[in-house]
Amino acid sequence: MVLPLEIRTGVAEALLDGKPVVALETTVMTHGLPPPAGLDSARDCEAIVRRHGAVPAAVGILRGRLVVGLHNEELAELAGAERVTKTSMGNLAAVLATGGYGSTSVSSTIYAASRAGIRVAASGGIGGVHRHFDETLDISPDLTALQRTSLVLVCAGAKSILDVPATREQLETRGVPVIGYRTDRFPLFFCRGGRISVDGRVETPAQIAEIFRLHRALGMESAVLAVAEVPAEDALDSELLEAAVEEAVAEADERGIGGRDLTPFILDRLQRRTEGASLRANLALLRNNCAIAADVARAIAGREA
Ligand code: PSU
Ligand code: MN
Repeated sequence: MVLPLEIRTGVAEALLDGKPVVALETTVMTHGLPPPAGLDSARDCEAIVRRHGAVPAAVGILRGRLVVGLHNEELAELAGAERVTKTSMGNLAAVLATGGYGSTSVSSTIYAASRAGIRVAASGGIGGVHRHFDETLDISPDLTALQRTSLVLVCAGAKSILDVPATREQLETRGVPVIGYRTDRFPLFFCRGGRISVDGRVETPAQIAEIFRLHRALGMESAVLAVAEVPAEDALDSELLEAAVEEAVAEADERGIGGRDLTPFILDRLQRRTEGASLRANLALLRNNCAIAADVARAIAGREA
């Protein structure tokens, strides 16, 4: 059976030539950031990846086709489409069958990337174990995908709207090594600091590439999660954020918002409650992660990072 996945020429050629490629998710563009920040940020991320010597490969679903390496116009088409379904691994086939538009979350992005032969992806934060998961059982398929997909994902930890300690535990349960890039704590997405440990700390992209090489040499099939803190100048104060998150979670509860709609709803509420500071932090950490991911991709491709 033919894999229903299209790899755009620029990315396919880079992969054939063994050049560094970084996969980028699009759910953050369509559902995580308000327009026009979403598209601006996606373009910005691509430019940063290029500046750091790698080829960006945004993943998305256009008119029922799963595309790796969306062209500029295609990225704009997806950002501007009327109905875009947030797509994880589970609803990927269903979304393709509608012939419509879909943005890919971390889970479907790393799935598609790895099928295409891409070894590095960047994201803002991963989905994880939601607060009150004991009642809702809401655990992001991102964790399942990380368990099964052999690549390096660079992120700023898990969004603060989640139960972060439980998310960290689940990464351990699923055999996903968590490597702190210039930090020895599991990052708190919008904020710096935190108390949760990582499996190792590294100072260079080459060290991440080496850990990934060893992980694969051991026969491990899971991802390596490289985590980096939000740059200091754009970080949010953790107490302020915590209060805003609690309010947003309570409001979601009251209004019966859950499932795939929960993350976008809470991110939107946070932006309002922090008067844009959470948005600035989100953009800054995305840029930071893209730069690191490109450096790691270069190190993996055997070029000096
Ligand atoms: N990081 C962000 N904003 C986002 C997301 C991550 O800064 O919108 C998206 C990612 O695509 C991630 C998804 O995979 O949220 C997780 O959603 P859920 O909790 O429904 O699995
Ligand atoms: Mn969920």
